[in-house]
Parts: sequence; C-alpha cells; structure tokens
Amino acid sequence: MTSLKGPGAAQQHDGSALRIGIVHARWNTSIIEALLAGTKSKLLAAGVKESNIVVQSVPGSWELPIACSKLYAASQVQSTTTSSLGAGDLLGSSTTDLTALSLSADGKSTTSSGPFDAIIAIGVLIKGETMHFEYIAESVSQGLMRVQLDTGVPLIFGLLTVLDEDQAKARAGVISGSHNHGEDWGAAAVELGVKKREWA
Ligand code: DLZ
Repeated sequence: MTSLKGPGAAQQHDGSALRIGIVHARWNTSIIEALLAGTKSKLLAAGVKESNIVVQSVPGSWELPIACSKLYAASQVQSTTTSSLGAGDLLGSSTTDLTALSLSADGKSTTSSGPFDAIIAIGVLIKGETMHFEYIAESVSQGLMRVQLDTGVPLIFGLLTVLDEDQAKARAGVISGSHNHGEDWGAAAVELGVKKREWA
C-alpha cells in the first residue's frame, strides 16, 4: 500500500536528455552531503548523464535563490554560444563556487548544452535560539518560488527546515532506516524536467 506521506507510487520518467543543475549550501555539510548523494543517485537511476548534472555550492541557504537564478541565466546564455557549462561536483571544492560559471568554454564533449530542465536547491536550516531561522526559512522559500515562477524553470525545493540535528539526520537517510529526501528531490527534478519539455 502506498503510504500517506510522500509523492505516491514511484513514476518512471526518462531523464537521459535532461540537464539538471544542483545548488547546495555548505552549512551543516554532513547532512548536505547525504542529501546530495541521495539526489544524484535518483537522477542517475532515471538516466540523467553524470556530465549533464552541474553542481554548485554556496555558503548558506540564504544564498540559494540568487545562485539558482544566476545558474539558470548562465545556462540560457550559454545555450546561445558554442561553449558548454561543465559539471563540477566536488563539495566545497573551488570548482563549485559561482566563478565556475565562466562562459569561457571549459565544457566536455559529452556534456549537452542548453538551459537546465530543472534546478534543485539543497539546504539545511536548523533552528537556533534566535529568530534567525524563521527569517531565513521564510525568505529563502519565497525567494526560490520567485525564481521558479520568474524564470519558468522548475526549482525543486530541497530545503530542510528542522528543529534539531536529529530531525535533519532522519530526513537525510543518515539514521538507520530513515528515508533520504534527496531521492524525492532527484525524482521530482526528472519528472518536472520531462514535463517542462512537454509543456514548452
Ligand atoms: C548564519 C547561518 C546560520 C546561523 N544557520 C544556518 C543554517 O542552519 N543553515 C544554513 O544553510 N545557513 C545558515 N547560516 C548561513 C546563512 O544562510 C548565510 O550563508 C549567511 O548569513 C551569509 O549570508
């Protein structure tokens, strides 16, 4: 029986033609790493080519909306040129900051060009003792929705807003038997990416 929570029975979508961008925050890195791994595993399982997954990082969740917006804009500009935006997916490495968005052709021949079919924003906000969490959670959520509607690219909401570290671990598959929500985000990106092409 399908459980009440979650997106229902698994759907099959062919991701082999898709280009997917992922922007993740580096705050709460160990949780982020697990979520990122879960996300990528579902993308790859749906046929998305590794070379068509571009991963960028930013310091914290606050920076996710601007980074998603710029990443998408760069992929649109890039699609009108002959260069390709290459994949750079090492968490925290120098290849993942936004300077890697240079359009000066560091693309690989296996990487298709064109705007992203979907972008996944991943962050983990853990409530502290101040109002900081409330302000950031609200603003980032609004910001991500705004980028999604303004650009028309599906922007998958991979922002965990949790009360403590245990809640975060329980949503990142870190605690034994728990579900990794990154897998849902990867599957959602493929479904929405395919549908975006159908809707075009
Ligand atoms: C400052 C801050 C704090 C206190 N907590 C978090 C958090 O739990 N998760 C997260 O992703 N980022 C946090 N940040 C950093 C902010 O998102 C942002 O990067 C900085 O305020 C710089 O703009």
